Amino acid sequence: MDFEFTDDQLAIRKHMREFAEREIAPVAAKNDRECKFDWDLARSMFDQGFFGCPIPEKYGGLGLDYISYGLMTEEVNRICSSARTLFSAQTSLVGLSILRWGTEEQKQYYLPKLCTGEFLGCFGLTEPEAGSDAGNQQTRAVKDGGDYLLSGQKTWISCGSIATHSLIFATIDRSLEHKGITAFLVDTKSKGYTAREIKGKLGLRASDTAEIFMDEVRVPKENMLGQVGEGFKIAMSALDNGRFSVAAGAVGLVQGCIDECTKYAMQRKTFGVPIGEHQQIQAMIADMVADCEAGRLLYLRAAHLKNKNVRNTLETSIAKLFCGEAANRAGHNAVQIFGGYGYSDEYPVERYFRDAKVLNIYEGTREIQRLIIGQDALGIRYANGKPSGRPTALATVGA
Ligand code: COS
Repeated sequence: MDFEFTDDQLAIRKHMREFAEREIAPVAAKNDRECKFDWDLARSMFDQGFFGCPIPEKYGGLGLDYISYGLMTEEVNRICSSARTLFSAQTSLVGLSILRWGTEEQKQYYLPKLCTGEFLGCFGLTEPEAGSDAGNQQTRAVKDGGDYLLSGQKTWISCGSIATHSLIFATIDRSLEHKGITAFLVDTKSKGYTAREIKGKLGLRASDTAEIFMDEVRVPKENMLGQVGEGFKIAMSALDNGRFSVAAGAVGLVQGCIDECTKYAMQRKTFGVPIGEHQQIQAMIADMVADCEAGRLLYLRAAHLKNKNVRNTLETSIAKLFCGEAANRAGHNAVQIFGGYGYSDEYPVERYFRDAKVLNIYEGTREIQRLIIGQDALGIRYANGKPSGRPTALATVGA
């Protein structure tokens, strides 16, 4: 086990931190208040090439490893969860799915444009009747000559109303259950395709979230990702990447709370001393620090497995569950430390508190993560397709 980062990993983290503080921090609160997806900010992120972080250079990416990708994701979310959501949808859910499942032609066509932002992707899995039960897809794909006609509805789709391309999951035959689900890359300008932004969200207010409606949207069969019936596996493998970026992002949110709270606690005085000298404040900050360090190790372990191309559904789920919960604890306590000031948007902790909630809802609720982890522990269904080989307590002490 090596707990050191390489010089390259440290350099990319530093670069991302400086970018986030210089470009994202000055606009994050205003965008949130105005519920505005900030195209200028998105463009400057694209110009830096960040979205191609784990994509190989031959497809226009930076060709970096997953540890670098996690660290970059964390740094974006340390400042703004909405900006990180764009990063997750574009890179983890769409880009990496095309990299894994696409034909050479599809990779060459989509990936360079996704890296530069010429194409903006969204991940169309969730439906009004298929959230946690993702296999229950109602969107239909009907074969029509060499094309497919897609009809149905998606909801809660990040970047749904601004995307140029959607990765849509649809069933060719509902009686086949999850084995009928097939994935398509759909141009959002296609006839019959419309999207409507969802307004009034608790958090992620500077992120676009939408419903998508499809009425016989014609998709050439060349735009199918993977094979007929492979869609469910594609969706699940995409979520192995999406959940990873949510976990790394959640750690960033915890780190953001620590940074804000430690600064504030040494300035704000009560009873004649900075509040940081009170043990109850120290305890809340200590819990955040412990959560942050533990969560970081969990997502880095998943990153290590991804680098080795080893199945990591279980490790990613554990990271996603723990880090999402940690972010909620941190947001809650950060507002508490700021007291009345934490209750207004004068300081960022109020935004962190609201933005934390979605981390144990989207890309698999905390209940779904517990289901994956619990069933694996009980041997009911192995998350990685086989027993994890996790050492038992006795094995650990060499008994
Ligand atoms: N990678 C590759 N394949 C996977 C996989 C993964 N991570 N997870 C499951 N599969 C495969 C299984 O191996 C199985 O394959 P076979 O048909 O060859 O046996 C198939 O997919 C079906 O798996 P399973 O029976 O476990 O599917 P379930 O319908 O019971 O679903 C859960 C399992 C609940 C884990 C899944 O539906 C899920 O993750 N739901 C949450 C969805 C979600 O996160 N939604 C958020 C939307 S994006 S914001």
